[in-house]
Amino acid sequence: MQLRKVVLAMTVFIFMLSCNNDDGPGFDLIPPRLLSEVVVEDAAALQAYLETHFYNYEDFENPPANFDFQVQLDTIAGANSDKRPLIQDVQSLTLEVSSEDFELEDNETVAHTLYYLIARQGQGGSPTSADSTYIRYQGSLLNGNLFDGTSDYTWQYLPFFLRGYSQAISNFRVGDAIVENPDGTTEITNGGVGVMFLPSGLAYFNGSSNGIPPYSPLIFTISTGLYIPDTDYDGDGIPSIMEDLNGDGDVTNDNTDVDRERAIRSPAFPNHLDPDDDEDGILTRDEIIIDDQGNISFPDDDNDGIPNYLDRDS
Ligand SMILES: [Ca+2]
Ligand SMILES: [Ca+2]
Ligand SMILES: [Ca+2]
Ligand SMILES: [Ca+2]
Repeated sequence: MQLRKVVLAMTVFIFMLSCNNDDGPGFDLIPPRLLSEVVVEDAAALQAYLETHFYNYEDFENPPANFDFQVQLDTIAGANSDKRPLIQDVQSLTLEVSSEDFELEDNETVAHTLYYLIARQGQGGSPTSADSTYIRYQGSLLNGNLFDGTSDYTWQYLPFFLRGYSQAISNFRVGDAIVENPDGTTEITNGGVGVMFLPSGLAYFNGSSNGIPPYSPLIFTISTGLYIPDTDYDGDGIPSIMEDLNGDGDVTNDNTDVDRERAIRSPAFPNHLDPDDDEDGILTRDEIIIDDQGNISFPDDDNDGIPNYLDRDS
């Protein structure tokens, strides 16, 4: 799966490709569509898909010998015409999406609903949307075309991936142990297994790459194996999820010192990737206190309500 930053770069690139300057120095731009328009189409497409498809729930209920515990999706038709539609099995999650998330200038904030289905709940802990997680996945379009996938588990720092994807995964639990097989290979036991269905506004929206046309709702079947609790990606002592200052579950849109970073022409690092969150030259790690039990406290020397690590004045 493409990283989010790559996606944005691709979006800009494709936007540039779509510019037509045959008429001289001017550009005929093909403007991106509105989130509020596409979300309605995506919701209808997802609804139709969930009503006309089923997953191999019978295998999960009564696992046959050597069952691989992978979700298989199929159409309700013919010999399968009496199967239970996915719409009866899914859970949903609604997130606000801003046009700024895709660097669009429409000033929209639009609610988007994603669906997920836990075919087997893992027996281990549950990652947050900002934890590194050991995942196996397959990505496909609603027409069944596979565009990406891994045959084995791979580590993913969830904030680098699609917002809908990382949010859905935070509802899954991981496995409970790693066991060694007689042949020396290792295996994760009792991991999570499921599938998610994302509207394009929680995926690539107008971006496209690698077999994914613009405005595509996406399906990911996933297995969740392990995760690193309290992942602290920038190593500043604060778990990434605690750097989600606006509490929307998305750590990519919290950047305390963005103005300062712009002023000094530094790349803008959101707090979860920034070891000095206020750009005052003192590392965040040196502006917080972590006790022997690992509890973090945030001193505020000038009592202005802004903790030192976010305050350039203290
Ligand atoms: Ca946030
Ligand atoms: Ca920053
Ligand atoms: Ca930080
Ligand atoms: Ca400070």
